[in-house]
Amino acid sequence: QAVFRSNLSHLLELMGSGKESLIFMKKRTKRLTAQWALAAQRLAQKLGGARRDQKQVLVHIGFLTEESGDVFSPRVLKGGPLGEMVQWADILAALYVLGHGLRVTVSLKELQSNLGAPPGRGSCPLATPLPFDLVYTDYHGLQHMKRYMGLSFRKYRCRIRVIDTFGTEPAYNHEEYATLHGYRTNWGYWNLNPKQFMTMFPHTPDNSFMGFVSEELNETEKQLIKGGKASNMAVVYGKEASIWKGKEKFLSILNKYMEIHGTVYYESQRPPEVPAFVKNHGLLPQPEFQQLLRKAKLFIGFGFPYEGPAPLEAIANGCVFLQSRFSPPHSSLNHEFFRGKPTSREVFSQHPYAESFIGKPHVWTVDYNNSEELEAAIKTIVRTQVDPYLPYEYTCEGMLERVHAYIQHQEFCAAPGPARPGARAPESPFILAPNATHLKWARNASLAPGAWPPAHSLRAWLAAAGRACTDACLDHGLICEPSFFPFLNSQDAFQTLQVPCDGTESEMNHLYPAFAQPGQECFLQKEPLLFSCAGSSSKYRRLCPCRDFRKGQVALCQDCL
Ligand code: U2F
Repeated sequence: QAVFRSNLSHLLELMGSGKESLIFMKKRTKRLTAQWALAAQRLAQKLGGARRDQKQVLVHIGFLTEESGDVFSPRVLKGGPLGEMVQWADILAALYVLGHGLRVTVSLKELQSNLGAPPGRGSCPLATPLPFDLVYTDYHGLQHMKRYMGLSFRKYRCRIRVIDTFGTEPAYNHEEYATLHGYRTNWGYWNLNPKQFMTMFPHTPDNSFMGFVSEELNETEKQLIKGGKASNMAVVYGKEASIWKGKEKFLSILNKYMEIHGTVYYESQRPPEVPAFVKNHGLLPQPEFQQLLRKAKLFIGFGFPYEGPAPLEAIANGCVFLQSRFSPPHSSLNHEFFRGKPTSREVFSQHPYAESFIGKPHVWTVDYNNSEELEAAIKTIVRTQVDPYLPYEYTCEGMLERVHAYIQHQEFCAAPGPARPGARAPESPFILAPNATHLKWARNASLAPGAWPPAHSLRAWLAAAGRACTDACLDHGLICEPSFFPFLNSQDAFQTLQVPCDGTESEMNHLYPAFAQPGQECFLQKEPLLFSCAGSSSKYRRLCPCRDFRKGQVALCQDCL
């Protein structure tokens, strides 16, 4: 039985010491202790004493190991990325506060000693049982584990969770398919269940959304902050000078209305990219950065970094976030930063989560090449007052709730469930909506006992041609749920939808199940690992499994707790 913890001092010991990255993470954890403790209390109340199993958990942070180059630690104080450190600190805190047994490793030596006997002469890797129920790691760590676990890696890989900032789509994860169809990258092809990859934002529901937290304000703090805002103060997002290049015109417009601040790292001299009229504070320690955001009215994205934590922190501290629309969208097909990442997701602005999950009045996404649109936006923002806002899923309680649900319910080691592709769907499982494009799982969860999310939250839709399931579900205020695909992967499902299939084929294709209009042909999915919410083609109308979700917690369905 797991018991909530509110004292994090033992966790700070477990995190080790020495590296700047670890120092940054520990400071963060220490600072957030009171928020975690309060969140634990609230979640405990919400769960009403329900039994929670205690798991033995190994956290192996691969990118911080010397063996993988550890390029991040030396840049912590020099404007390098901190988003990953923010997330790992919060994952550790969540696991610890939930009461699980925890080990943390940031070197191969530590990893090896925690995994038991290494493979090699005189040892039998198959016989070495893995002493952990769950292992949280990253792509670097996966390589390390494969190397040290030898043959037992295959057996135990279902216990691994991969923290993967930008996500891995199923087409890139399936080795054979990726190789045959041009989805091969430096990272993918591990043949894991795509839900084992856990992302920083809810990018594609094919992966699990792990997230991180931002500090939450109480009502008194919110009022204080609202009263203390300097109405003409803007802070530019980004710690590196390079992001200011080519922004002269933008800055001269902004400078007419606001006092511009930056937190750009510099060594001895002011970076030449940052104009003299900007007040540059240099890279600030995290608490001081928060204080700056509390005074500012506007936080401005210059297009990079993509999808980081800072805009959420700014919005949580009562700033408006202004960012540019990307047209055409950035992706691994056209942008250096995303090239080689195992996803084809198109990014329509610097922070798509802020744009679509938060939006106005907190987030303004405008075309920066259109000076009039930009100037009008700035003028309106200066005049409007916004309240601090933090989506529930980015509060400590929201993160604890989500990680708790994953740990108690996600199961990737069991044999595949009853509804394998090609299996006949149970009789009359659907209710048809009048327009025959929407079907609903009508029976109770006993059809798939123990399934999580419970099968009764399934709502199926036949998407328009060219539409991905991710978007088709969102169009209906729902979220795509890949674990429901097997329920739809049958001739019966098409029949119930009154789709006029002239023929039915079963093939490996990440867009299936789908209906191809030209030949009136229906296609079923042959390979369960390829069920994918992401992906579209104008040739197909995809059959999409959607589900509801809890307000402010998109990872969990209404009955998922
Ligand atoms: C993202 O990484 P970044 O580190 O560039 O993300 P940011 O949004 O800038 O924020 C990371 C943290 O840096 C803190 C701030 C955030 O929590 O409080 N900070 C600070 O301590 N001092 C300052 O002066 C300014 C900010 C993303 F998270 C990564 O996953 C990506 O790899 C990277 C590139 O897209 O962007």
